[in-house]
Amino acid sequence: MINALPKAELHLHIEGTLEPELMFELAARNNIELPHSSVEEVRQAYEFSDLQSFLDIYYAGAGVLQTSQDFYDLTWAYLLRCQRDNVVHTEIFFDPQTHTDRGISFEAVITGIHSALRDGEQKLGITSEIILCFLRHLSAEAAMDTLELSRPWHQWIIGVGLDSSEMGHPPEKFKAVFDKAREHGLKTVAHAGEEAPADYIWGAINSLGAERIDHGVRCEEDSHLVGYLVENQIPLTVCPLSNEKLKVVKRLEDHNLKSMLNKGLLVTVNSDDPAYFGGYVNDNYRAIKAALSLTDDDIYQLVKNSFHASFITDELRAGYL
Ligand code: ES4
Ligand code: ZN
Repeated sequence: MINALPKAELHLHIEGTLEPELMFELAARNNIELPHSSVEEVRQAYEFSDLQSFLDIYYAGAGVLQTSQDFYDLTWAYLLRCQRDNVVHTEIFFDPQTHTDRGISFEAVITGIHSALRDGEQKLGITSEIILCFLRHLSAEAAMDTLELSRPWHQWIIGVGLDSSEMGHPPEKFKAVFDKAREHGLKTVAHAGEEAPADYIWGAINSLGAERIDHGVRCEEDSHLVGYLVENQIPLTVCPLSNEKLKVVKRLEDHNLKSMLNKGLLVTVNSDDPAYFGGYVNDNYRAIKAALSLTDDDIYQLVKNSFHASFITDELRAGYL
């Protein structure tokens, strides 16, 4: 049933779709030494204690991505997985600073990703958008420089987001850059309330004008916030397997997705960094359905929510609902 339903994915870091097999292929192509000798050994290293322990490994893995072709191959492989999972629309994040800080040009990154997405639309019928994420562990000035650097490609970018280490890097730090992004006509989303408390979700809404909250699972700690999110139908892009692997929840059975759904929150299911967390979007639906005994109606609601929460045109949305 889950497989057969056309769905949208709204929380997906393209760098997080780098499977160990492709990592080895790109390392060989680019003459890069990897710290592991086999695909199995890489997978065994994917044991995380929290968000930071994951990010350290994730940024290291991205080092094999060098050329525009590498970014094309990465994105194309993800689109083939979308086809299998019946993902008909995807809004993907990329982290330009992870690459420009290693001397890779913004142009190489964006042209590789964009070309694959264009082919995905033409050959696979999958529609897509690109969201540029700022790394919140870096400075607000670095984010502003990145926004400036991105200007020649704004016709390919629908919005900006905020990711990386959450604790100690509250949304308010990026108010000026998000204000500027909105002046440029970009939409805004932000990771908030993954590891940090509900205050960070208020910050994302009030300081950054976030139209969608990525994760947001800690919103239930503030009943006033829950009321606000329900009333304004602000979407939460939840990633169950990510939350389990990064120990945001102890066990998937403890996840609050069902509770959030029951409160009328606009919850969606997404895969975040599927190559690192052990599953693409359908794996996330299946795992959370089993863990929380979700009904078929719950699954329909989640899939419908994925289109309601997406940035597609009302005309396209009407076709999917
Ligand atoms: C991320 Cl799970 C998660 N949280 C914050 N930043 C990220 N970047 C990639 N995955
Ligand atoms: Zn994320």
